[in-house]
Amino acid sequence: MQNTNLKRRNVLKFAALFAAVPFIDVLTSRGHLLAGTIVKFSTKLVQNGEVLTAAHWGMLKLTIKDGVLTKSEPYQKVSGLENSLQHHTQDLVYAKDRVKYPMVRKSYLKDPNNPKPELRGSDEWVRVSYNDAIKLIASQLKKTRKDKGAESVFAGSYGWKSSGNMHNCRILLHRFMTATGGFTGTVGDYSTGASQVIMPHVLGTLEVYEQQTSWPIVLEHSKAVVIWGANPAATLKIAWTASDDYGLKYLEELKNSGKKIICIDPFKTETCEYLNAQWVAPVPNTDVALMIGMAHSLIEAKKYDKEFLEEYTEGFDEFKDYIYGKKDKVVKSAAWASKICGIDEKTIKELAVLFFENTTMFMSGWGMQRAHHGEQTHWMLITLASMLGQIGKPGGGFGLSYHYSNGGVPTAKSAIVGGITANVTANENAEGAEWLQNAAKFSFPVARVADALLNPGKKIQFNGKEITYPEIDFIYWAGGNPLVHHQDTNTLIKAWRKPRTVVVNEAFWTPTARMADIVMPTTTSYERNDITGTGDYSNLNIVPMKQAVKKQFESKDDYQIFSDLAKEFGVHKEYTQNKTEMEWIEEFYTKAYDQAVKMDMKIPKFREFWSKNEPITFGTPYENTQFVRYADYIEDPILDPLGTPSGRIEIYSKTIEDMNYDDCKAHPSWLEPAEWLGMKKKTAEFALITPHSTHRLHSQLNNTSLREKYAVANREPVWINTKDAKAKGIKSGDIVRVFNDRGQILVGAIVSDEVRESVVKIDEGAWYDPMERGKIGSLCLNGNVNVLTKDIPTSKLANGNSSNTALVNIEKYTKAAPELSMFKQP
Ligand SMILES: Nc1nc2c(c(=O)[nH]1)N[C@H]1C(S)=C(S)[C@@H](COP(=O)(O)OP(=O)(O)OC[C@H]3O[C@@H](n4cnc5c(=O)[nH]c(N)nc54)[C@H](O)[C@@H]3O)O[C@H]1N2
Ligand SMILES: Nc1nc2c(c(=O)[nH]1)N[C@H]1C(S)=C(S)[C@@H](COP(=O)(O)OP(=O)(O)OC[C@H]3O[C@@H](n4cnc5c(=O)[nH]c(N)nc54)[C@H](O)[C@@H]3O)O[C@H]1N2
Ligand SMILES: [Mo]
Repeated sequence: MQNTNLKRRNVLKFAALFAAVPFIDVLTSRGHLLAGTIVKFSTKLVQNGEVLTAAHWGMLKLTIKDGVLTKSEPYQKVSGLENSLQHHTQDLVYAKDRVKYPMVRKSYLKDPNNPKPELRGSDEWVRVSYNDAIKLIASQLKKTRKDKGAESVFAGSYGWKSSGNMHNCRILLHRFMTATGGFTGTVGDYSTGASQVIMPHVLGTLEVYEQQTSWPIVLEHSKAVVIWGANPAATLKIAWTASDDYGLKYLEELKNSGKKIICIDPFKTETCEYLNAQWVAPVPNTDVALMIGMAHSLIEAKKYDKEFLEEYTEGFDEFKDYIYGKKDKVVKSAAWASKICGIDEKTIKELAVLFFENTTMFMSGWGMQRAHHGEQTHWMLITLASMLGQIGKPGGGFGLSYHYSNGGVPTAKSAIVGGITANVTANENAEGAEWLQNAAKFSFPVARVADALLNPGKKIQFNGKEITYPEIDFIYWAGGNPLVHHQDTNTLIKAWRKPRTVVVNEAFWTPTARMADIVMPTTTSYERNDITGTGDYSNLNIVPMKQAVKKQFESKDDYQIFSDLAKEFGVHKEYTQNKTEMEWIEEFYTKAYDQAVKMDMKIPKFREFWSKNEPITFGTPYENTQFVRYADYIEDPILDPLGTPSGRIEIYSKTIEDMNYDDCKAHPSWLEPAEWLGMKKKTAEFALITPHSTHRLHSQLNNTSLREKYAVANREPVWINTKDAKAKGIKSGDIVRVFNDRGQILVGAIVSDEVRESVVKIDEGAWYDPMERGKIGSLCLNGNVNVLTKDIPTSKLANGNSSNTALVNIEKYTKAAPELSMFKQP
């Protein structure tokens, strides 16, 4: 039903678009005149009217009055679910904390050779001219490369950015570094650090960034849907490119489908509430035990699919021996699991049987793999799904990306726009060509950044290889907010003060910008032209992102900054290929245009597309609405084997066994986390979970009026269970100090039964705001949860971050709480 609807709607849109668009040939970018009319082409700013753009949170319609951005609305409304992020563009553009001018830290400006890094975060700022800033960065970068080698320049620069295939700040930084002599980068990400390394061993693919069995199939065939450690009502508001909005639409259809829905999460999420689901709340970090208990129950009840396990998986017998404690003499039954995860035995058994007897889709998020031994969670989930025997069948199995970037929204028949790349040929002026090899040698897992800064020369294990940390002396960051996103902020600050130079390109005075030596003011994406696709898996639209307002203050595009820096290195031509912003955008569009022509689809030529202020929406072929993940493999495991050594789902991995790691065994195992509620000598009283906020994208938008929707006592909220709050004398609205031996933060209390007892929830992404500027251990006034999290790798296998593994204490804060110093000029 839904699928045909969706299809028809898109087809209609598609048809309507072309009915309205007469085909005209226009000037190409090279000024080569083709036949036909010349379409007027203008990049002049709209003074009064509406401008179409896109952000991670969807296509946006911006209202401009007398050159001022006054309103931001969703371009389309496809579901009843509200996307709170879509209304605050004007707050970003006109934020009080915009970086207005190039700024240099006083001691650094005085003597870059003796820059007093210990003053990073507390020193005064000095305004300099743009040209002086460019010259300073260039000369210091040259010096570092000359004295310490290319590997001492760290430009991993992990993080988000803004939508747009042209002004992609991190890629632009890498392009610059590549063109001028090299840098040390990183591997992996914070999102799926553990899963993306273990999944290839188990399934032969990354799995976490792959198209899912389509939503229409789920709606038609699944009997039960388990939302396991995910909060799609919040996380589907965004996409890496730009949201196509249909993820939320399908969530709405799931709600209306009347299916059995179960949410397994220590927090009763907004998704759980919205879907009216059964809430099952395990102790944080114990899902693997819970799943093993279910596995045991299934074997005992003889309700598991032996044929499936034999035909499609490898090593179930070894895993079964582990369940029955052949070596450790511990039978891992539901009773055993119950003691660890806090779910009663009966529920464990009942759920297991329910999953077996009904076509069940496990939709898992990523929060539970962002934990110590996080590799085990999805490995065990897939083992459990294998026992149910429903993988590759309509409506059954598992999906690790339904909650992200519109996963499961059927893939359209679309043409894909190109984008800027880091691949640029360095000319003879560039220093060193062997750096590429070196850089590859020195790249380290992204979440090890503080460890790497603190311990140059240290060797670590990573997925069967050894990595040696380089000695980092220069950091360049463009896009990303490490002083908020990285675990254990106080240790990071120590690490951050090791290099001689830190440069940050930012639009706002974020905690990271405040910890730099040189801050370059950048435009927001609403102050430049760009282009993007939407829906990372659906590829539903191509959107012109038109500049809405003039560049604020002295802000520059990252492209401009890196082009000007490239000039200092004599590689301006290589960097820019002598192309303007609009010429690049036209080139990226033309890639899509050429594909469209090859596929016999007609889309307008560039100038026409650009002048129309409308997205191109592609149609979705019926067969894509019927996509079932792993159907090919299940149909013919010989002809369509998986990319694992055995060609099958590896419940037991010889490859991992050969690595001989104590923290990641050859099959999924329950391994005690370093800090958790069940540990013998607890280091603190409460387990801390740190999910993603429904009203931000990480730290983005924390500096907008959206904050009024969620802040409590003008700080980030903490959810505390009613009983726990009572015991501590805390009421809703109180200011609470949350602390452990790593740090302390102030937050505002929400007392509620939506969080499991002995667990507190604080969303990641609140800007770090130390009461005493630059002081390690200072109280964070705004509630950046990473002040409290633990900076340990998930295991030697993946070295992912463990941001959901931490214990904390709480107390009512009775002193006068100081005002924030963030969200304004420093
Ligand atoms: N405790 C805990 N910590 C976590 C997580 C967790 O679950 N718990 N999640 C982790 C995850 S999954 C992630 S992905 C990270 C996210 O961490 P980040 O990606 O660092 O978070 P953002 O706040 O999105 O940072 C993006 C920054 O880029 C800037 N920016 C935007 N556009 C531009 C541009 O055009 N040019 C420049 N120069 N800058 C721009 C924004 O202003 C913003 O400061 O956090 C991780 N940290
Ligand atoms: N609105 C919004 N959307 C976003 C983002 C954002 O910042 N804001 N960030 C985007 C990015 S970069 C990413 S990587 C994804 C993140 O997507 P996810 O990683 O899936 O999101 P989280 O909120 O970190 O975690 C999902 C759920 O896991 C639960 N959880 C935590 N620990 C455990 C546990 O031990 N067991 C169980 N069963 N559940 C647990 C949390 O309570 C939470 O409800 O979201 C993306 N979408
Ligand atoms: Mo992420």
